[in-house]
Amino acid sequence: MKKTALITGATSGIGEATAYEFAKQGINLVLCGRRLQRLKTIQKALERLTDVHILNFDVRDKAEAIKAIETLPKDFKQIDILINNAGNAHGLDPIQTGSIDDWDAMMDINVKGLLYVSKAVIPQMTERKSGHIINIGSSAGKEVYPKGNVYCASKHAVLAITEGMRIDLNPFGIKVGAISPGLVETEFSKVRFKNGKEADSVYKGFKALQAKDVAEVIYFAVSRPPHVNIADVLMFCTAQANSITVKKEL
Ligand code: NDP
Ligand code: 8X3
Repeated sequence: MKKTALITGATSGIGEATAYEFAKQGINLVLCGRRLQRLKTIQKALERLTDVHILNFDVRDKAEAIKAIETLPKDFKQIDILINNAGNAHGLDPIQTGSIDDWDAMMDINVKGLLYVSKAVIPQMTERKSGHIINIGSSAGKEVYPKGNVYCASKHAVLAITEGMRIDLNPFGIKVGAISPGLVETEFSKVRFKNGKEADSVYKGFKALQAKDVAEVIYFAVSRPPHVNIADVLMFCTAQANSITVKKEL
């Protein structure tokens, strides 16, 4: 039987690429994001490959998130795979001058939003005693880099939550894992720098990971046999060795 995956943050970058990868493999899709027009465009493009339903909500709004998922139409109600991907960095500032609004956005979206969506999906997985949750972490969840403070904290939290989920959901046979990329060339830096000119140089002088590279690893994880759970993947582009070591040819 065809599986259904719910992907948050499907309107761009890693989430959008994962939607394309899953559609190619015939996985039914529930695609989530705030930008409705983009959701509609992606739905139209993928409907020739698979069944697609869109959910337009902000993961910060717990009532909206839970209602959207609880009122899914019958054909999309069973979520076999949850990809908790929605998130961004907001700002790159030392802790002493960082913006509280940026901190709120990162903790509310990257951490609390992931929890709200998970809260809406997990009960049906425990009931069925099956399911697969993949949380998109980051190399920033494994090490802290200068000015990364709160973004790194949010991604450390994502990895801690992933481990906690894996332990608590173990009796139910639910797979839980994290995929943690380094630099991926998406809209991420445009969001981090609020479309400022700093965003233009982030991926210059080296070949960063592309969203599709990450999507392929996510599909690898969800396509393992029932007894195999990919618990944690740290992936970099070849030019990157860790958060601050990147070989650039400028
Ligand atoms: P993008 O900016 O391209 O995509 C972010 C996605 O998250 C968009 O689809 C956006 O949709 C969604 N999103 C953001 N805020 C909200 C919100 N409040 N409610 C609902 N959806 C939201 O970046 P990436 O694809 O790179 O990022 C995806 C994930 O990968 C993030 O968790 C990020 O931290 C992580 N990551 C990124 C890396 C990188 O270098 N790019 C490296 C490691 C991890 P919309 O605006 O339509 O709501
Ligand atoms: C995104 C990668 O290095 O910008 O999580 O934090 S980094």
